[in-house]
Amino acid sequence: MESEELLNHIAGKLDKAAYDKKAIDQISNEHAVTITQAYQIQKKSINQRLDRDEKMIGYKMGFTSRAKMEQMGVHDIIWGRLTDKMEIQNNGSTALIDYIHPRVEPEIAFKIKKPIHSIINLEQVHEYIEAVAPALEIIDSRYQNFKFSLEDVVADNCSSSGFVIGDWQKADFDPRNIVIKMTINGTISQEGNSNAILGNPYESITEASKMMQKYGEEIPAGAIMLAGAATSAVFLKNGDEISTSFEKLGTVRFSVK
Ligand code: OOG
Ligand code: MG
Repeated sequence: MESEELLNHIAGKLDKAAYDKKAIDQISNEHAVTITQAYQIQKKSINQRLDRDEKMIGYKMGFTSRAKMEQMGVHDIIWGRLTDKMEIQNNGSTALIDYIHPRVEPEIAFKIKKPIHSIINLEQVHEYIEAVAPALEIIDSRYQNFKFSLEDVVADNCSSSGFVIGDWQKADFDPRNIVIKMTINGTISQEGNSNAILGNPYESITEASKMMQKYGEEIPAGAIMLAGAATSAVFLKNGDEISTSFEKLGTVRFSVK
């Protein structure tokens, strides 16, 4: 297969796996794709959702904490795309049947104030942030057994499948040193601190600015950015009630039916 044709073929397979909720073999078992090609596959695959009338509403960063890198065995920062259909309302619910093998993890969400189209540094980040909110991400690798290489996970939109955003707050405070407690059915399941995200969650935005520049993407005003989980992710079960409190930011919740 010609390379462009191959990328389209893989993008179609990943989109179908997500649509049908059926895991597929890791693409790296069959094809050697580069990281640049993996981002091209990601874009092509998400474009198929946009063709079905989903709207792009933001981006997610991944592997910005040691806890996540170690849990999944991938040690490079990655980014993926968020569409409107992936959003679950705060205090709402989601159905297990809509996933393959979903996991949940705590996230911090930022709303972008003005377009990011060049590399920005830590001192500049606050100028680009309109609001901040507590959040949760549902990740659901389209690969069997949630096993993947760096290129596999990037092509698969970094496992992103759903997200919940709590109440937006003015971003006029220091995002460091926020204690995070994720409770499942009343029992604390994961505890972490926002410092686990690159030492400062704002660094997730500086990293995003570098990566978007590299891959020719611009982050528009109004985009939602997930900074990456501060703790390991946890498998969801039917009937789970997930509640996560973030010091200074508040609580975000959803349930699984
Ligand atoms: C990949 C996604 C990583 C994060 O917050 O670090 C991620 C995965 O763990 O399957 O979303
Ligand atoms: Mg995440």
